Order: sequence, then C-alpha cells, then structure tokens
Amino acid sequence: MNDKIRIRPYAGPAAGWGALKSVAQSWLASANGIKSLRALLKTNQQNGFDCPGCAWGDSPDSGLVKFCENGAKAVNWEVSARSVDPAFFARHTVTELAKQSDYWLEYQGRLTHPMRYDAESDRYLETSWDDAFALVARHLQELDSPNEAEFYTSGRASNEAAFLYQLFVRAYGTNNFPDCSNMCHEASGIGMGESLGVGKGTVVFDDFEKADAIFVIGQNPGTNHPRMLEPLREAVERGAQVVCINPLRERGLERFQHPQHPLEMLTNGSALTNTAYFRPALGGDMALMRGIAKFLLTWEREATEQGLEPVFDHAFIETHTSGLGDYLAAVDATPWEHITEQSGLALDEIELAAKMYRRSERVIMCWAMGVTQHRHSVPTVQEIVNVQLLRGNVGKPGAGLSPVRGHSNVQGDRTMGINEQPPEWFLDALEQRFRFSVPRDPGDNAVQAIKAMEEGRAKVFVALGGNFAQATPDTPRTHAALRQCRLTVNIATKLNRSHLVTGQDSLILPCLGRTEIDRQATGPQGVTVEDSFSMVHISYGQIEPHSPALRSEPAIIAGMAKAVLGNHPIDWDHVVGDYGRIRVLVSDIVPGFEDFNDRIRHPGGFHLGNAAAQCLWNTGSGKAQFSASQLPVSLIHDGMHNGAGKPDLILQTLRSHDQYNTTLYGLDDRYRGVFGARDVIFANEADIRLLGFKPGDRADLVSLWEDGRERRVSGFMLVAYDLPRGQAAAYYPETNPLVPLDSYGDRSYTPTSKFIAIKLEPASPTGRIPAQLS
Ligand SMILES: Nc1nc2c(c(=O)[nH]1)N[C@H]1C(S)=C(S)[C@@H](COP(=O)(O)OP(=O)(O)OC[C@H]3O[C@@H](n4cnc5c(=O)[nH]c(N)nc54)[C@H](O)[C@@H]3O)O[C@H]1N2
Ligand SMILES: Nc1nc2c(c(=O)[nH]1)N[C@H]1C(S)=C(S)[C@@H](COP(=O)(O)OP(=O)(O)OC[C@H]3O[C@@H](n4cnc5c(=O)[nH]c(N)nc54)[C@H](O)[C@@H]3O)O[C@H]1N2
Ligand SMILES: [Mo]
Repeated sequence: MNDKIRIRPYAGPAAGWGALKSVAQSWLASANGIKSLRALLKTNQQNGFDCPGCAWGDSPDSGLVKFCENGAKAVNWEVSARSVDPAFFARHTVTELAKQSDYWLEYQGRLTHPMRYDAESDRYLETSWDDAFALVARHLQELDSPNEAEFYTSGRASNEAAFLYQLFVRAYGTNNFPDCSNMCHEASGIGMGESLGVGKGTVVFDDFEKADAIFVIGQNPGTNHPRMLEPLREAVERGAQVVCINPLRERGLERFQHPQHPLEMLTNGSALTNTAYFRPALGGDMALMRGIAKFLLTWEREATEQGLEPVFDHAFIETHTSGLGDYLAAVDATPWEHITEQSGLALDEIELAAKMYRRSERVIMCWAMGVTQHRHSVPTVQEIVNVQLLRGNVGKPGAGLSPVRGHSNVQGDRTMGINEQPPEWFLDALEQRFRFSVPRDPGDNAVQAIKAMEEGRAKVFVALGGNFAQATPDTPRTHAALRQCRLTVNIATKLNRSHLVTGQDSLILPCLGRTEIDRQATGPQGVTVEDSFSMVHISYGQIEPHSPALRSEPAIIAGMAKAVLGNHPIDWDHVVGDYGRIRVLVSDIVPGFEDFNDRIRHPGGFHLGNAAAQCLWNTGSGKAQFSASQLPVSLIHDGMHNGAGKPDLILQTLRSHDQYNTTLYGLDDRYRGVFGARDVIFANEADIRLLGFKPGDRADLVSLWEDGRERRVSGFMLVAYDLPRGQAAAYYPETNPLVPLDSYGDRSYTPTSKFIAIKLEPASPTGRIPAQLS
C-alpha cells in the first residue's frame, strides 16, 4: 500500500500563487532551471516558439507574457538535463525497463541516439540513421499491401512534419492514419462538419471579448487550458455570464486569480468566474441541450401568442438554415421526463440554463473531452449547434462554437492531411500536383488500427510522436496487438511505454523538440502550427539541441521516405534543406495557405478563415443544418450488463493537474487535493458506503462489457468527493485497461473514456497494478 498518499482539499484559488510556487519548486529541483527559464521567456512570443502545451490561442495584439503553469511544465519537461543514451540502454534490458512506471520512464531524460531492439540480448542497441531508415524500407517493401502498415500521428507534430509525413505515406500507398484526434475531438469534427460545413471552431480570440455569455461544457481549463482563464475572468468582470457544465466542481472554473494581476495576488482575492454551475450526469449534455431547446420553443410559442418579441432569430433561421421543422418536431417529441432523467438535472436547473442562454445576444459555447468521449458524442455536438442556430449564434461577432483542442497542433495536422478519410478534393490535388496515383480507400483510425494489428492484418506500426500503447483503450489487448507486429517505430523525444511494447523489430528514432534550434542546409528553420482559432503561426526553437545525433521530425520523415521511395514524388533532401520549400508545397495543395511563406512573417501569424463564421455553409443543402436526432433511449446499454447485473458506478477518466496526457510530471493533483498518488478513484461518499466500502479503502475496478473479457485495475484508493451520485472519476492512462476497445462513439470511433460501467470489488491480494500493465 502507498503510505505517502495525502488527501487535502485545496483552499486557494486556481492559477495564482499556488501555480507559480509549484513551477518554482519543480524547477529548483531540476538541473536545468535557468535553461528552462530562458526558453520559457520565448514561449508564444514573436520569433519564439509555440508553447508545446495546449492548443489555446492568444490575442495576437496582447503584450502579455503568454505562458502558464502547465505550459511551463511542458517546456521544462522537454528541456531535461538528463539523457537516455546508448549507455542507459546498455544498463537495462527492455524487460527490466517495462517494470518501471510511466513516470520513471519519461523522467530518465531525453533520447539521444537512434536505437534498434535486439531480441537476443533484450536490449536496445545504438544504430545509425542510415541503417534505421534501411530497416524501415525493408519491412515496408516486404508487405503484401501498403495497407498492412499503420502510421500514427500525435498532435504535437508541426504542419511541415505532418505534410511531409502524409505525402510519404500516400506515395507509399495507404490512408492508414490513425491519430490522436481519433481519441479526442473527432466527434466535434464530424458533428460540426455535417451541420455547418466546417469541422473547426468558428470563433477567434477577440470573440471572447465580445460575448455576453460563454458556456464551458465538459472542459477543465484551469488545468488543461490555463490561458483560457484570462478571457473567462475578463468576461465576468465586464458583466458577461460564464456558465459551466461539469459534474465535477473544477477549481479553475469556480474562481481563480491571475498571476499577472499583482494586486490581487497580494490580497489573495479572486474573482468569481462562474455565474452558474450545472452538474449533469455523465453523458447528460445532449439531454440538457435538448431541454434548453425545449424551453426556448415553449417561450417562442408564448411570445407568438402574446405578440411579444420572438425568442428565435427568424431572420437568421430563414436565410441561413435548413431542417428547423424536423428539429422542432424532434424537440416536441422528447418528453421532459426523458430530459431530466438523462441529464441528471432538475427542471428548474435546465430552465435557469435556458434563461441565461436566452438573455444573451452573443453566446460562445466551448467544449472538450467531457462532450466528445461518449457513444452519442456526434449528436451531442450537433445538439449544441442546434441550440446556437435557434438564436443565430453562429457567424456573428462574439458568438459561435469553440471545440477547444488538445495538443498544440492537432488541428493543423488534420489541415495538412493527417486524416484516414481524406476529402476527395485533397486527394485530387495531391494527385495532380505530385503525379502519383493516390490511394482512395479509407484508412484505419486508432481503434481500427488496433484491430488490424490484433488480427494480423497490419504488420508495421510507425508513430510520429505520442504514446500509442498507453493513450489507447483496452491496454493489455492493445499491447498484445502491437507485439504482433513485425516492426514498430517510434519517433520521440523521451522514452515511454510504447517503445517497450516492441514488435519483432523495433526502432526508437530520437527527434528535436520544439524548444530546440533546428539547423538544416540553409540555416535555422522555423515550423508552423495552427491553434484552436485557426491562427497559423511560426515557431523557432531557442536552445541548443540536447544531442548532436538528434534529427528534426521533417528530416526523419524525409530519411524514411527516401529509403522507401527514392526521390519520388519529390526530392526529400532538398525540401528538408529549407522548410520554406515544404510550405510552398502546402500552398499548392491546401486552400487558405496561399503565400504561406509571406504570411507567416506577420506578427502573430494569419487566420485561415472559417466559412461558417462568415455564414457560408459548405453543407449538402448549402445551409446550416439543424439535426433532428433522438436522445439515446438509455445511456447504459445492454452491453454493459455483462451478466453481472447493473454497474455500481459510471466512471469517467480524466487528467490530473500534474500530467500532460500520458506524460506524468508528478503525482499531485493540487486543485482536487490529492498528493503523492494516482491510483485513486473519486466517488460520492454515500455511494462508497452504500457499496460496502469507506473512504480510504482500496478496491479493484472491474469494467462491464458484453464480450466477457476481464478488465480490471487493482488496489485503487476510494476518495470521497463532491460528485453526483452514481458517478466516479479516475485518472487516465492508469484506467485505460478498463475501456473496452469496442466501446466507442457512433461514427466517431472515439473510445468512450468518459463513460465506463464499473463494479467495485475488494482489493485483490496483489494490491497493485503491475507497472507494465501487460
Ligand atoms: N496540462 C495539460 N494540458 C492539456 C492536456 C493535459 O493532459 N495536461 N491535454 C491536452 C489534450 S490532448 C486535450 S484533448 C485537452 C483535454 O482537456 P479536457 O477536456 O479539459 O480534459 P479532461 O481532463 O479529460 O477533462 C474533462 C472534463 O470534462 C468533465 N466531464 C467528464 N465527463 C463529462 C460529461 O459527460 N459531461 C460534462 N459536461 N462534463 C464531463 C470532467 O469532469 C473534466 O472536468 O487538454 C489539453 N491540454
Ligand atoms: N482513458 C482515456 N484515454 C485517453 C484520453 C482520455 O481522456 N481518457 N484522452 C485521449 C486524448 S484527448 C488524446 S489527444 C490522446 C493522446 O495520445 P498521444 O498523443 O499518443 O499521447 P501523449 O501522451 O500526448 O504523447 C506523449 C509522448 O509524445 C512524445 N513527444 C513529446 N513531444 C514530442 C515531440 O515534439 N515530437 C515527437 N515526435 N514526440 C514527442 C514523448 O515521447 C511523449 O512520451 O490520448 C487519448 N486517450
Ligand atoms: Mo486530446
């Protein structure tokens, strides 16, 4: 048992002294504090580098220092003084390394040399870049079909790297591009794409300054997008409403103080950001939005009867939308009982939410993983769109839809063609420009890629960043699938578990991070990224590379491509010599990137444009589309009973304050008051006792799924928490073994990481989860 765990409710506001103290402590403890500080001062500044943390954008005109506590942690993590070099690998077999925790693995420092797995000694041995590329080429050329290879991308890859990668992979012959966005905002892209003709947010930073109301749905910005707290706070100060919809009372949403307001820090005061905080059932957001629509419809009818000002924006609806009649019929057909039962909210709470929405002329709705990681996430996103369309809250200043992205360039990677189902026009453009016959069959997403490897249909797995083995569902099963491969390749900055779950052959290819100077034939290079507001800007590394053997991501991709394809369809070395040449190719293919090289010279970059924000609807009907979906009959479906009766609790998996996805910076979750451990599960105290436990007890968590496989994590400590009855929360990735591979969003294929049916059992004697989980 872990004696070091401490549970202590957090008293201070979010993002103030506590935040800076935490950064200072972690830096003082690290050997590279000063180097990090130098790097940090260049974060998100002109000629500096884009923060490798989240995808929140900044106002291009603001003079503020644009970093936050968690951005600082991300920078410090990359600027490690320690090395995972050939000597390190000589000291440890892969089997030994696999016994270490995820935290330990990344803490060992930066990868320095290309390494190849040697099965005989069970060690990674140093190899040359040329030999590594030749090995990749041999394996890819030996496959019966290019569709037997999977090419994963994590969302930190730059536009330049992503564009080259997709060009290489399509010229090789497949659309198999599983990527982190399959597990992230896929539902936002599909839902908004169908309804509005664009799969991206319709707002820019300035809209937040003009909004009368900002809804924050299923998102924890205090931890995951801390720079978003500033516009939220300003909104409250000028009298706008901030409406939070989240079953957990997240500290950062309740109140906070900003480090750049010294007076407030001295008085320890804090502004109340939330004017209302609704706490729905997990997966209850679609029902809540339907309830809001139903109130609006009731009031609209009353207004018509009484000759009062209408509630709907009829001019907007008539000019710009299609499908209202069917949608209102669906709203009428949805009983109130269904709405209250599924949303987990009382009728008067839903009415209050609807009133707050109605009294605002300009509303922005933001959301993140609380909305997208459910089975019915696509219709939930579309219901948010429906509500916004009713009052014309799309395509006017201060209003719109804002799916707040995760990884700093996940949105840009999609724009560059990292997409297993690319649009026809994109493929046509590639074909015309590069003169090869592009693959037209849809490729595999993350879930499909795991199945293909499991069934032996995919034999080579290449990852441009990320930690596929830990970020994906059904951990032991996914690990087994990866181990079936003939070759696994990881392009990475730090050691993680994916490198230890090897195929028969395995390569670790170490790359430069975003903080580092990237020197190529024509001198230092910048790379570009696109933020959540479709702003594209350039990023220049600032510090010396950690090791002279490191290569940039574009150079590594070019090396693989050349070994596989020769100088086809482009001269790979030539374009890598000057990334401006890659950007010229992007200009040729991707609309919005005309004069790419000139436009990135503008301080703050340029906006890609968003058709929906200009009321241009690239949908089938040429209008913004209301979607008339029905609420799911029940969120718990038959597959979750498993012959074991009803679930004890519904579990959501989320991020602590001390992690970046699978990267753990530490074991604390300051705002939730947990220190020194991550194997905890939060639940309502009444539920804990009803289930025969008491707070502080340890339990095994077993998930329920129809395939009858055992899915278990052991020895989690029960923490009593202010959380609605029937719900639980625990950290990702430790709980990924509980997420069934087949439990994913309809049409989005996103694993349902926010809705897992579980039972609690007394802790099994072994007590702990094995570090390697497989
Ligand atoms: N520091 C830091 N920053 C990050 C990341 C990180 O790990 N660390 N990750 C990055 C990435 S890739 C992403 S995608 C984003 C993730 O950003 P978030 O989406 O904020 O991340 P989660 O921790 O998954 O938090 C989900 C929130 O949704 C709530 N929630 C869960 N289920 C429901 C539901 O059914 N309904 C509602 N209304 N709420 C629900 C949870 O209580 C929690 O507050 O952050 C990005 N930024
Ligand atoms: N249960 C559960 N599962 C989830 C989620 C959840 O909420 N719950 N969230 C999902 C979401 S939203 C996402 S986005 C995915 C994230 O999935 P991934 O993107 O695959 O995972 P990360 O943990 O972000 O990847 C971290 C690794 O990236 C490498 N890395 C860091 N910087 C760089 C770089 O500059 N270049 C390269 N090449 N490598 C680098 C490092 O080696 C590091 O170990 O996880 C998903 N999985
Ligand atoms: Mo994400």
